[in-house]
Amino acid sequence: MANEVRDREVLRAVVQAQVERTPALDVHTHIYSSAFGPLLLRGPEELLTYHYLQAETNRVLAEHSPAAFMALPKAEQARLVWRTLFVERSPLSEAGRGVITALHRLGVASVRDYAAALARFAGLSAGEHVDLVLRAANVGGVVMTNDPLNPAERAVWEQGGARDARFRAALRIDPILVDWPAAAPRLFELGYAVERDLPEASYPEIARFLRDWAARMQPAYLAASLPPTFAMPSDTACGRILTRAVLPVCRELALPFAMMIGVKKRIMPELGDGGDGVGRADLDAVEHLCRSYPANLFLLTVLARENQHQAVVLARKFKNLHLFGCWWFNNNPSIVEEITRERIEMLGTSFTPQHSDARVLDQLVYKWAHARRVIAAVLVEKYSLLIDEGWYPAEEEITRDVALLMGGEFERFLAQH
Ligand code: HDL
Ligand code: ZN
Repeated sequence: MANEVRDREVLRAVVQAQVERTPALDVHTHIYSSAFGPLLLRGPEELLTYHYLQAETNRVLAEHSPAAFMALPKAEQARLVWRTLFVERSPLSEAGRGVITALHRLGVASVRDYAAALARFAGLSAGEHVDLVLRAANVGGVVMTNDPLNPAERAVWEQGGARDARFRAALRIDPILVDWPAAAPRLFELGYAVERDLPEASYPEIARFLRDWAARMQPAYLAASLPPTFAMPSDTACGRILTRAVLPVCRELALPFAMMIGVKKRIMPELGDGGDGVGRADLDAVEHLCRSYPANLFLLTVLARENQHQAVVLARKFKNLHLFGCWWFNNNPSIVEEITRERIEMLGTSFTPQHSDARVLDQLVYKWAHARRVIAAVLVEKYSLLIDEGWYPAEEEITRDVALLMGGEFERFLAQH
């Protein structure tokens, strides 16, 4: 083939350049377009008060209890995080190093100077900041996490604000599946004739809620984070709502259902979002769903490292299952490398290696810079092994493969319906 790559140094350069220059589709984030106003978190104070860094600071903080630390005003809390993790200690953790990567790549002259970091972003409008970060991160589009039961967010959707095509929605339905007794009255208040004890008539009303919000949001997928105890088949409220309302609506609207499995909510409640833990899940539930609902498309990311290998085996068996990202506690280079390697070894390019899970706009820069480094390294290794055996990748083949991994395969999977 033309442009065959035979030399390992050339291979490394071609792969690294291609991974860097290929825009990423970020299939799961918690950031918002500027139309959502204060819901879009951005800038150094938000970077420093990320719940990962709150938890890491809490571990070594002498002068405050967890509750007192978490109750501090944001600016004061951010300064304490900076002092604790960036001055008294070195930012060697992934979340700490991520702040430095983001500040450096976003143009802060001295990444040791917090005041300079604050000054760099002062006066930047949300729209300017979004453009700056998407360009610096080379992210072409993101999928948000959208909760119609969040009053602040619902108001923006109901006002019908301008849509930013770079920000696609995801209809997030955790409360409906994992806390129906609390969700039922909230749906009822919104005009859906549902009841806590789930009589037959409630399922069409839950379906109507999902259809109404899917029509408004035009989501890429429906999603829920699920506990390690998630089990299917199941006659629980979760099992019944999933099979009798959620999956039928997903089939009807040709939308995948994204399962994010393994979170143990609030094992350390004082830390808020930083207080969630991880538990090994029973992925037989995923096997049951993929086999029993072949007309549904499923997206999956799992939180326990111990679940990753079985998830890859399941993806190899079921073409209606697509794995995405190295989620949360897995989003550390040592584990991203392990997971990406085992996915390529069993799935080739039919998966999505990473999502950022960014909660703060600027995090896109570091989460993608750090991920691209690992993805490129694993690809170089795998192509090199082919070169050893006389199979020489063409540059256009490397371009094609990288485009698949950076979002192309995800789009192909979604278009299957
Ligand atoms: O449920 C989720 O989508 C998780 O990603 C949580 O938001 C979690 O708090 C998180 O931000 N992980 O990175
Ligand atoms: Zn998330």
